[in-house]
Amino acid sequence: MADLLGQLEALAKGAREAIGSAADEKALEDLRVRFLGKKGELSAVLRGMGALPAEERPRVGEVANRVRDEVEALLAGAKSRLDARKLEAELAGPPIDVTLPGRRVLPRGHRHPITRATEDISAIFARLGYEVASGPEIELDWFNFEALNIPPDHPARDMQDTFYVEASTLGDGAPDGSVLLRTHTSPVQIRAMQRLGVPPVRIICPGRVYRSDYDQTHSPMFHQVEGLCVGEGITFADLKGTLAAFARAYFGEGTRTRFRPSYFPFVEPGAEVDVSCSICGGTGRIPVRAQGQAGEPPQTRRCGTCKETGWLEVLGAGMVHPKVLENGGFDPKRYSGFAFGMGVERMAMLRYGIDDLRLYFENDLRFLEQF
Ligand code: FA5
Repeated sequence: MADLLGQLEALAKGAREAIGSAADEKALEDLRVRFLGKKGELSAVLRGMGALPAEERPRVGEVANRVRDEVEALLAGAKSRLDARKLEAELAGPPIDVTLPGRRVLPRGHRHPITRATEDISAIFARLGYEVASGPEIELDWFNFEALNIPPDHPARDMQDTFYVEASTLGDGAPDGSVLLRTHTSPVQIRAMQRLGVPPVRIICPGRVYRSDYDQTHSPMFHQVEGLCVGEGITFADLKGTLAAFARAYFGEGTRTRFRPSYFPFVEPGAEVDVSCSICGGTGRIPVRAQGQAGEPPQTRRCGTCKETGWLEVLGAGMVHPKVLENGGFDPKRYSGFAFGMGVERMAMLRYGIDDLRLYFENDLRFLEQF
Protein backbone atom coordinates (compact mmCIF):
# COMPACT_ATOMS: atom_id res chain seq x y z
CA MET A 1 0.00 0.00 0.00
CA ALA A 2 2.81 2.36 0.98
CA ASP A 3 4.22 1.93 -2.47
CA LEU A 4 0.99 3.04 -4.18
CA LEU A 5 0.50 5.95 -1.81
CA GLY A 6 4.05 7.03 -2.58
CA GLN A 7 3.30 6.87 -6.31
CA LEU A 8 0.19 9.02 -5.82
CA GLU A 9 2.13 11.60 -3.84
CA ALA A 10 4.80 11.69 -6.57
CA LEU A 11 2.08 12.04 -9.22
CA ALA A 12 0.54 15.01 -7.40
CA LYS A 13 3.92 16.67 -6.95
CA GLY A 14 4.81 16.13 -10.63
CA ALA A 15 1.44 17.54 -11.71
CA ARG A 16 1.84 20.67 -9.56
CA GLU A 17 5.19 21.46 -11.15
CA ALA A 18 4.32 20.57 -14.73
CA ILE A 19 0.90 22.27 -14.82
CA GLY A 20 2.23 25.37 -13.09
CA SER A 21 4.73 25.89 -15.89
CA ALA A 22 2.54 24.89 -18.91
CA ALA A 23 2.97 27.55 -21.58
CA ASP A 24 -0.14 27.09 -23.70
CA GLU A 25 -3.40 25.17 -24.12
CA LYS A 26 -1.76 22.41 -26.13
CA ALA A 27 0.74 21.76 -23.30
CA LEU A 28 -2.15 21.69 -20.81
CA GLU A 29 -4.06 19.14 -22.86
CA ASP A 30 -0.94 16.94 -23.09
CA LEU A 31 -0.62 17.10 -19.30
CA ARG A 32 -4.28 16.20 -18.83
CA VAL A 33 -3.72 13.10 -20.96
CA ARG A 34 -0.45 12.30 -19.15
CA PHE A 35 -1.96 12.44 -15.66
CA LEU A 36 -5.69 11.70 -16.06
CA GLY A 37 -6.02 10.00 -19.49
CA LYS A 38 -7.07 6.37 -19.89
CA LYS A 39 -3.48 5.32 -20.29
CA GLY A 40 -2.19 8.02 -17.95
CA GLU A 41 -0.35 7.90 -14.65
CA LEU A 42 -3.40 7.89 -12.38
CA SER A 43 -4.98 4.98 -14.27
CA ALA A 44 -1.71 3.06 -13.92
CA VAL A 45 -1.76 3.50 -10.12
CA LEU A 46 -5.41 2.46 -9.94
CA ARG A 47 -4.65 -0.67 -11.92
CA GLY A 48 -2.11 -1.54 -9.24
CA MET A 49 -4.90 -1.51 -6.61
CA GLY A 50 -6.09 -4.91 -7.83
CA ALA A 51 -3.10 -6.54 -6.12
CA LEU A 52 -3.86 -5.00 -2.70
CA PRO A 53 -5.70 -6.79 0.09
CA ALA A 54 -9.37 -5.70 0.17
CA GLU A 55 -9.08 -3.78 3.48
CA GLU A 56 -6.33 -1.52 2.09
CA ARG A 57 -8.15 -0.52 -1.10
CA PRO A 58 -10.51 2.13 0.38
CA ARG A 59 -7.61 4.15 1.77
CA VAL A 60 -5.73 4.12 -1.56
CA GLY A 61 -8.99 4.88 -3.42
CA GLU A 62 -9.60 7.86 -1.18
CA VAL A 63 -6.13 9.29 -1.81
CA ALA A 64 -6.44 8.59 -5.55
CA ASN A 65 -9.72 10.57 -5.67
CA ARG A 66 -8.16 13.47 -3.80
CA VAL A 67 -5.23 13.50 -6.22
CA ARG A 68 -7.59 13.39 -9.24
CA ASP A 69 -9.58 16.34 -7.82
CA GLU A 70 -6.39 18.27 -7.21
CA VAL A 71 -5.04 17.65 -10.74
CA GLU A 72 -8.40 18.68 -12.26
CA ALA A 73 -8.42 21.88 -10.20
CA LEU A 74 -4.81 22.61 -11.23
CA LEU A 75 -5.72 22.17 -14.90
CA ALA A 76 -8.79 24.44 -14.59
CA GLY A 77 -6.77 27.10 -12.75
CA ALA A 78 -4.02 27.00 -15.38
CA LYS A 79 -6.60 27.29 -18.17
CA SER A 80 -8.14 30.45 -16.72
CA ARG A 81 -4.68 31.95 -16.18
CA LEU A 82 -3.80 31.28 -19.83
CA ASP A 83 -7.18 32.74 -21.02
CA ALA A 84 -6.65 35.87 -18.97
CA ARG A 85 -3.11 36.26 -20.30
CA LYS A 86 -4.37 35.85 -23.90
CA LEU A 87 -7.07 38.48 -23.38
CA GLU A 88 -4.59 40.91 -21.86
CA ALA A 89 -2.27 40.42 -24.82
CA GLU A 90 -5.15 41.10 -27.25
CA LEU A 91 -6.17 44.23 -25.39
CA ALA A 92 -2.58 45.46 -25.30
CA GLY A 93 -2.16 44.79 -29.04
CA PRO A 94 -3.13 47.08 -31.90
CA PRO A 95 -6.79 48.19 -31.63
CA ILE A 96 -9.45 46.53 -33.79
CA ASP A 97 -10.68 48.78 -36.60
CA VAL A 98 -14.43 48.39 -36.36
CA THR A 99 -14.92 50.50 -39.48
CA LEU A 100 -13.31 47.90 -41.77
CA PRO A 101 -15.77 46.04 -44.04
CA GLY A 102 -16.65 42.48 -42.96
CA ARG A 103 -14.70 39.62 -44.45
CA ARG A 104 -17.78 37.49 -45.08
CA VAL A 105 -20.07 38.80 -47.78
CA LEU A 106 -23.61 38.18 -46.55
CA PRO A 107 -26.25 37.77 -49.24
CA ARG A 108 -28.51 40.80 -49.52
CA GLY A 109 -31.91 40.21 -47.89
CA HIS A 110 -35.22 41.39 -49.26
CA ARG A 111 -38.53 42.78 -48.16
CA HIS A 112 -41.08 40.58 -46.40
CA PRO A 113 -44.01 39.73 -48.73
CA ILE A 114 -46.37 41.75 -46.50
CA THR A 115 -44.11 44.82 -46.68
CA ARG A 116 -43.84 44.35 -50.42
CA ALA A 117 -47.61 44.07 -50.88
CA THR A 118 -48.18 47.12 -48.64
CA GLU A 119 -45.69 49.16 -50.63
CA ASP A 120 -47.11 48.01 -53.97
CA ILE A 121 -50.66 48.91 -52.88
CA SER A 122 -49.51 52.29 -51.51
CA ALA A 123 -47.62 53.08 -54.72
CA ILE A 124 -50.72 52.46 -56.84
CA PHE A 125 -52.82 54.83 -54.70
CA ALA A 126 -50.01 57.37 -54.63
CA ARG A 127 -50.29 57.53 -58.44
CA LEU A 128 -54.03 58.19 -57.99
CA GLY A 129 -53.24 61.15 -55.72
CA TYR A 130 -53.62 59.58 -52.27
CA GLU A 131 -51.33 60.49 -49.39
CA VAL A 132 -50.36 58.07 -46.64
CA ALA A 133 -51.88 58.71 -43.19
CA SER A 134 -51.39 56.84 -39.94
CA GLY A 135 -53.03 56.40 -36.57
CA PRO A 136 -52.30 54.67 -33.26
CA GLU A 137 -52.55 50.90 -32.90
CA ILE A 138 -53.73 51.36 -29.29
CA GLU A 139 -56.93 53.22 -30.01
CA LEU A 140 -59.90 54.72 -28.20
CA ASP A 141 -63.17 52.87 -28.46
CA TRP A 142 -64.65 56.11 -29.73
CA PHE A 143 -62.50 56.23 -32.88
CA ASN A 144 -62.57 52.47 -33.50
CA PHE A 145 -66.32 51.98 -33.00
CA GLU A 146 -68.51 54.85 -31.83
CA ALA A 147 -67.42 57.53 -34.27
CA LEU A 148 -67.83 54.93 -37.02
CA ASN A 149 -71.52 54.59 -36.17
CA ILE A 150 -71.03 51.44 -34.08
CA PRO A 151 -72.45 52.38 -30.65
CA PRO A 152 -71.97 50.15 -27.57
CA ASP A 153 -74.11 47.01 -27.81
CA HIS A 154 -74.36 47.33 -31.62
CA PRO A 155 -74.32 43.77 -33.04
CA ALA A 156 -71.63 44.80 -35.57
CA ARG A 157 -69.14 44.77 -32.69
CA ASP A 158 -69.52 41.00 -32.60
CA MET A 159 -67.98 40.76 -36.09
CA GLN A 160 -64.65 41.87 -34.65
CA ASP A 161 -63.46 39.93 -31.61
CA THR A 162 -61.62 42.69 -29.84
CA PHE A 163 -58.59 42.92 -27.54
CA TYR A 164 -59.35 45.53 -24.88
CA VAL A 165 -56.53 47.21 -22.98
CA GLU A 166 -56.79 47.67 -19.22
CA ALA A 167 -57.06 51.43 -19.54
CA SER A 168 -56.51 51.99 -15.81
CA THR A 169 -52.90 50.76 -16.30
CA LEU A 170 -52.21 53.53 -18.82
CA GLY A 171 -52.54 56.13 -16.09
CA ASP A 172 -54.25 58.79 -18.19
CA GLY A 173 -57.65 58.50 -16.56
CA ALA A 174 -59.34 56.57 -19.38
CA PRO A 175 -61.90 54.10 -17.98
CA ASP A 176 -61.53 50.36 -18.66
CA GLY A 177 -63.37 49.32 -21.81
CA SER A 178 -62.55 52.60 -23.56
CA VAL A 179 -59.13 51.61 -24.95
CA LEU A 180 -58.39 48.71 -27.31
CA LEU A 181 -56.01 47.38 -29.94
CA ARG A 182 -57.63 48.73 -33.10
CA THR A 183 -59.60 46.06 -34.94
CA HIS A 184 -59.38 47.78 -38.33
CA THR A 185 -57.74 50.81 -39.92
CA SER A 186 -61.09 52.61 -40.27
CA PRO A 187 -60.54 54.80 -37.15
CA VAL A 188 -57.95 56.64 -39.22
CA GLN A 189 -60.83 57.95 -41.36
CA ILE A 190 -62.04 60.07 -38.43
CA ARG A 191 -58.53 61.09 -37.39
CA ALA A 192 -57.63 62.14 -40.95
CA MET A 193 -60.78 64.23 -41.39
CA GLN A 194 -60.22 65.93 -38.03
CA ARG A 195 -56.56 66.58 -38.83
CA LEU A 196 -57.12 67.95 -42.34
CA GLY A 197 -60.20 69.97 -41.34
CA VAL A 198 -61.36 70.70 -44.89
CA PRO A 199 -61.90 68.58 -47.99
CA PRO A 200 -60.59 67.31 -50.28
CA VAL A 201 -59.38 64.33 -48.26
CA ARG A 202 -57.66 61.58 -50.17
CA ILE A 203 -55.71 59.27 -47.86
CA ILE A 204 -54.73 55.67 -47.52
CA CYS A 205 -53.65 54.16 -44.25
CA PRO A 206 -51.62 50.96 -44.22
CA GLY A 207 -51.14 49.49 -40.75
CA ARG A 208 -51.35 46.71 -38.23
CA VAL A 209 -54.65 45.68 -36.69
CA TYR A 210 -55.66 43.09 -34.10
CA ARG A 211 -58.49 40.64 -33.58
CA SER A 212 -58.94 37.54 -31.48
CA ASP A 213 -58.79 35.22 -34.53
CA TYR A 214 -56.52 32.32 -35.48
CA ASP A 215 -56.82 29.87 -38.35
CA GLN A 216 -55.54 29.26 -41.88
CA THR A 217 -56.86 32.59 -43.18
CA HIS A 218 -57.01 34.64 -39.95
CA SER A 219 -54.32 35.72 -37.53
CA PRO A 220 -54.55 37.79 -34.30
CA MET A 221 -52.32 40.49 -35.81
CA PHE A 222 -52.71 41.34 -39.46
CA HIS A 223 -52.46 44.29 -41.83
CA GLN A 224 -55.04 46.41 -43.58
CA VAL A 225 -54.97 49.29 -45.99
CA GLU A 226 -57.75 51.80 -45.49
CA GLY A 227 -58.75 54.33 -48.13
CA LEU A 228 -60.81 57.50 -47.76
CA CYS A 229 -61.82 60.08 -50.34
CA VAL A 230 -64.07 63.00 -49.34
CA GLY A 231 -65.00 66.09 -51.32
CA GLU A 232 -67.86 67.79 -53.10
CA GLY A 233 -69.84 65.65 -55.53
CA ILE A 234 -68.04 62.34 -54.86
CA THR A 235 -70.27 59.46 -55.99
CA PHE A 236 -70.39 55.68 -56.03
CA ALA A 237 -69.16 55.87 -59.64
CA ASP A 238 -65.90 57.39 -58.34
CA LEU A 239 -65.58 54.51 -55.88
CA LYS A 240 -66.12 51.94 -58.63
CA GLY A 241 -63.70 53.61 -61.01
CA THR A 242 -61.02 53.95 -58.35
CA LEU A 243 -61.22 50.34 -57.17
CA ALA A 244 -61.43 48.97 -60.73
CA ALA A 245 -58.26 50.91 -61.62
CA PHE A 246 -56.57 49.66 -58.47
CA ALA A 247 -57.52 46.03 -59.16
CA ARG A 248 -56.13 46.22 -62.71
CA ALA A 249 -52.90 47.76 -61.47
CA TYR A 250 -52.43 45.23 -58.66
CA PHE A 251 -53.73 41.98 -60.18
CA GLY A 252 -53.12 42.63 -63.88
CA GLU A 253 -54.68 44.51 -66.81
CA GLY A 254 -57.50 42.07 -67.62
CA THR A 255 -58.84 41.99 -64.04
CA ARG A 256 -62.59 42.59 -63.71
CA THR A 257 -64.35 43.91 -60.62
CA ARG A 258 -67.81 43.32 -59.18
CA PHE A 259 -69.64 44.97 -56.29
CA ARG A 260 -72.06 43.03 -54.09
CA PRO A 261 -74.29 44.79 -51.56
CA SER A 262 -73.02 44.41 -48.01
CA TYR A 263 -73.30 46.03 -44.62
CA PHE A 264 -70.76 48.05 -42.66
CA PRO A 265 -72.27 50.55 -40.18
CA PHE A 266 -69.89 53.32 -41.30
CA VAL A 267 -70.90 53.30 -44.98
CA GLU A 268 -74.22 53.57 -46.80
CA PRO A 269 -74.57 51.94 -49.25
CA GLY A 270 -71.90 49.34 -48.50
CA ALA A 271 -70.38 46.68 -50.73
CA GLU A 272 -68.04 43.72 -50.80
CA VAL A 273 -65.77 43.97 -53.79
CA ASP A 274 -64.68 40.89 -55.74
CA VAL A 275 -62.05 40.68 -58.46
CA SER A 276 -61.89 38.08 -61.21
CA CYS A 277 -59.63 35.24 -60.07
CA SER A 278 -56.03 35.90 -60.99
CA ILE A 279 -55.18 32.18 -60.91
CA CYS A 280 -57.77 30.86 -63.40
CA GLY A 281 -58.50 34.13 -65.21
CA GLY A 282 -62.08 34.17 -63.90
CA THR A 283 -63.15 30.89 -65.53
CA GLY A 284 -63.10 28.78 -62.36
CA ARG A 285 -61.11 26.06 -64.21
CA ILE A 286 -57.39 25.64 -64.82
CA PRO A 287 -56.13 23.93 -68.00
CA VAL A 288 -54.34 20.66 -67.25
CA ARG A 289 -52.96 20.17 -70.79
CA ALA A 290 -52.64 22.94 -73.32
CA GLN A 291 -54.57 20.98 -75.94
CA GLY A 292 -57.03 18.05 -75.68
CA GLN A 293 -56.71 15.04 -78.01
CA ALA A 294 -57.88 15.78 -81.55
CA GLY A 295 -61.56 16.71 -81.36
CA GLU A 296 -61.67 16.59 -77.53
CA PRO A 297 -62.25 19.69 -75.39
CA PRO A 298 -59.15 20.81 -73.42
CA GLN A 299 -58.75 19.10 -70.04
CA THR A 300 -59.25 21.38 -67.01
CA ARG A 301 -59.33 21.05 -63.25
CA ARG A 302 -61.18 22.98 -60.55
CA CYS A 303 -59.53 26.24 -59.40
CA GLY A 304 -59.08 25.90 -55.63
CA THR A 305 -58.25 29.58 -55.11
CA CYS A 306 -61.69 30.89 -56.14
CA LYS A 307 -63.46 27.58 -55.40
CA GLU A 308 -64.52 27.45 -59.04
CA THR A 309 -66.55 30.67 -58.79
CA GLY A 310 -64.14 32.76 -60.89
CA TRP A 311 -64.31 35.54 -58.26
CA LEU A 312 -62.22 36.49 -55.23
CA GLU A 313 -63.53 38.66 -52.41
CA VAL A 314 -60.87 41.27 -51.70
CA LEU A 315 -62.26 44.22 -49.78
CA GLY A 316 -65.10 46.10 -48.13
CA ALA A 317 -66.16 49.53 -49.35
CA GLY A 318 -68.99 52.04 -49.55
CA MET A 319 -70.11 55.66 -49.38
CA VAL A 320 -69.12 57.27 -46.08
CA HIS A 321 -72.11 57.39 -43.71
CA PRO A 322 -73.35 60.96 -42.98
CA LYS A 323 -72.85 60.40 -39.23
CA VAL A 324 -69.20 59.48 -39.85
CA LEU A 325 -68.66 62.65 -41.90
CA GLU A 326 -70.20 64.64 -39.05
CA ASN A 327 -67.94 62.94 -36.48
CA GLY A 328 -64.99 63.86 -38.67
CA GLY A 329 -66.16 67.49 -38.62
CA PHE A 330 -67.53 67.64 -42.20
CA ASP A 331 -71.00 68.82 -43.26
CA PRO A 332 -72.68 65.77 -44.83
CA LYS A 333 -75.11 68.01 -46.73
CA ARG A 334 -72.26 69.57 -48.58
CA TYR A 335 -69.67 66.82 -48.80
CA SER A 336 -69.72 63.15 -49.67
CA GLY A 337 -67.08 60.50 -49.90
CA PHE A 338 -66.19 56.85 -50.21
CA ALA A 339 -64.08 54.52 -48.10
CA PHE A 340 -62.65 51.08 -48.54
CA GLY A 341 -60.55 48.64 -46.51
CA MET A 342 -58.59 45.58 -47.53
CA GLY A 343 -56.56 42.88 -45.77
CA VAL A 344 -52.94 42.97 -46.94
CA GLU A 345 -52.25 39.31 -46.09
CA ARG A 346 -55.16 38.34 -48.32
CA MET A 347 -54.04 40.61 -51.16
CA ALA A 348 -50.57 39.03 -51.06
CA MET A 349 -51.98 35.49 -50.76
CA LEU A 350 -54.03 36.01 -53.91
CA ARG A 351 -51.18 37.55 -55.82
CA TYR A 352 -48.53 35.01 -54.87
CA GLY A 353 -50.76 31.92 -54.54
CA ILE A 354 -50.13 31.42 -50.77
CA ASP A 355 -52.66 29.12 -49.13
CA ASP A 356 -51.91 29.55 -45.41
CA LEU A 357 -51.69 33.01 -43.87
CA ARG A 358 -49.73 31.74 -40.85
CA LEU A 359 -46.70 31.17 -43.11
CA TYR A 360 -46.12 34.94 -43.13
CA PHE A 361 -45.30 35.01 -39.45
CA GLU A 362 -43.26 31.82 -38.94
CA ASN A 363 -40.01 33.35 -40.24
CA ASP A 364 -39.16 30.20 -42.18
CA LEU A 365 -36.52 31.21 -44.73
CA ARG A 366 -37.61 28.43 -47.11
CA PHE A 367 -40.89 30.34 -47.45
CA LEU A 368 -39.57 33.89 -47.27
CA GLU A 369 -36.82 33.38 -49.84
CA GLN A 370 -39.39 32.59 -52.52
CA PHE A 371 -40.41 36.23 -52.80
C1 FA5 B 1 -63.25 45.92 -42.16
O1 FA5 B 1 -62.35 45.75 -41.35
C2 FA5 B 1 -63.72 47.27 -42.61
N1 FA5 B 1 -63.12 48.25 -41.77
C3 FA5 B 1 -63.39 47.48 -44.09
C4 FA5 B 1 -64.08 48.67 -44.68
C5 FA5 B 1 -63.44 49.88 -44.70
C6 FA5 B 1 -65.38 48.56 -45.18
C7 FA5 B 1 -64.09 51.00 -45.24
C8 FA5 B 1 -66.01 49.65 -45.71
C9 FA5 B 1 -65.36 50.87 -45.75
P1 FA5 B 1 -63.57 43.35 -42.53
O2 FA5 B 1 -63.86 42.97 -41.13
O3 FA5 B 1 -64.34 42.61 -43.59
O4 FA5 B 1 -63.84 44.88 -42.82
O5 FA5 B 1 -62.01 43.16 -42.80
C10 FA5 B 1 -61.41 43.56 -44.01
C11 FA5 B 1 -60.41 42.50 -44.48
O6 FA5 B 1 -59.46 42.24 -43.45
C12 FA5 B 1 -61.02 41.14 -44.78
O7 FA5 B 1 -61.52 41.11 -46.08
C13 FA5 B 1 -59.84 40.21 -44.63
O8 FA5 B 1 -59.08 40.20 -45.84
C14 FA5 B 1 -59.02 40.92 -43.58
N2 FA5 B 1 -59.12 40.24 -42.28
C15 FA5 B 1 -60.12 40.29 -41.38
N3 FA5 B 1 -59.82 39.58 -40.27
C16 FA5 B 1 -58.59 39.05 -40.50
C17 FA5 B 1 -57.69 38.24 -39.75
N4 FA5 B 1 -57.99 37.83 -38.50
N5 FA5 B 1 -56.51 37.89 -40.28
C18 FA5 B 1 -56.17 38.33 -41.52
N6 FA5 B 1 -56.95 39.11 -42.30
C19 FA5 B 1 -58.14 39.47 -41.79
